[in-house]
Amino acid sequence: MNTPPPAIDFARIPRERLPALLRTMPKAELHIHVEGSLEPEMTFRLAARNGVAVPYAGVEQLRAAYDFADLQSFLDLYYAGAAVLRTEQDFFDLAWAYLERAAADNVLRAEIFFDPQTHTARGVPVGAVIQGLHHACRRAHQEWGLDADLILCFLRHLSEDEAFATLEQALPWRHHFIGVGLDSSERGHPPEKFARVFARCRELGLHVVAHAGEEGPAAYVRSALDVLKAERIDHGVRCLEDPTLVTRLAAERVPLTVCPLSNVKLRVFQDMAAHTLPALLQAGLCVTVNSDDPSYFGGYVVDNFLKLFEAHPALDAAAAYRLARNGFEAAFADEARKAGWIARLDEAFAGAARRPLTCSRSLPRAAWTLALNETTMRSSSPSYGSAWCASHEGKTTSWPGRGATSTDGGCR
Ligand code: ES4
Ligand code: ZN
Repeated sequence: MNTPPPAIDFARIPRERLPALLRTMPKAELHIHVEGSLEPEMTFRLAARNGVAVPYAGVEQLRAAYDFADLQSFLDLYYAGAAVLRTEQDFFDLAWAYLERAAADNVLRAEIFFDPQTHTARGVPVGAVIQGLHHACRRAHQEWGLDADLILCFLRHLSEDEAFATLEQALPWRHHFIGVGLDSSERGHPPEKFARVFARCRELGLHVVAHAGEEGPAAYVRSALDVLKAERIDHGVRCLEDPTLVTRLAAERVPLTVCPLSNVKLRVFQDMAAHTLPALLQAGLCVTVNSDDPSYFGGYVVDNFLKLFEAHPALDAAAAYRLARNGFEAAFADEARKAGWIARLDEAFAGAARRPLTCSRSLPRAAWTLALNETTMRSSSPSYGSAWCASHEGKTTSWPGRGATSTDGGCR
């Protein structure tokens, strides 16, 4: 996908309009662990349904425990939380809830990680996991045209033999996942540990991605590329410690699926202002923005864009376009589908650039605050929004459950 970006005059889109544009622009989400989208409310609902005990008094107490020192302290809670997932219906409900949030964020393409070993270890059949998730993906496509596929992840703290056994168990549902990934505790578990199982996956025609350079060193990014032949690197932020690697990632246009809120919550960076995503973009890398484990890290993909752009005043409309476009370019989809998504992205930005430079009804100073405080646009029956400024465009804002005076940070 080498088509140059169209001649959109990004300078005509002032920063105060960005929150609304970030919300409504078409997006791909390529790094989301479905188990990490388990919201506390659903944890308790499924626990009651399945007779599983939760060692917290309620939703608030559970949420209060989401204070992590590092990746491992998060993973401990994440694996414990997954214990409420037992039946195919549970996996459907989990994925459906995520897809509703994604649709409300105008995600057109989602590539969703799942961790079968977390569930098979508790006696849940892998077929129940995959079928439940798959049916939710299929329904999201039927109902909203949201294109969603699954990526099976191996847990890197377990052995390669266990990964092979998991692959074997999952193969009857081979047509329900498009690729494999590698996640969980990174330090001490280099990509090389999984060389043979990834080779087998490639022979099976599966796409291959791997978490690397999140907490682990830049050398793990290198071996994910060289040994596993990863087509994308999940996180990869530590590549900046190795300038030769950065040059290679740029030259080979290897996508990095970066997750800003995750990196701050797990203390890879001390705060959002210290996040190196702008430097990665500046280095010419194919950077994408994703949510990782949205329930645990404080937000879905739009929240990641908003908090990132709020903390980095140098990020402008051109950067927003580039990040969204990278997501579509990095997706595992044929060129025709990618071109369709990118055309919709171009339309959103061209429309924004055609509007007057100043808007008497805009609330520039309040825009970021309003956008960041806005958490009510999620709905149980989302439809796609396209108009960031419905009143000026003569379009109907299609965010469900919101009246004409929406708090989209733009014109009203
Ligand atoms: C994960 Cl943030 C993160 N890193 C590695 N593995 C994971 N699994 C779920 N979230
Ligand atoms: Zn991840």
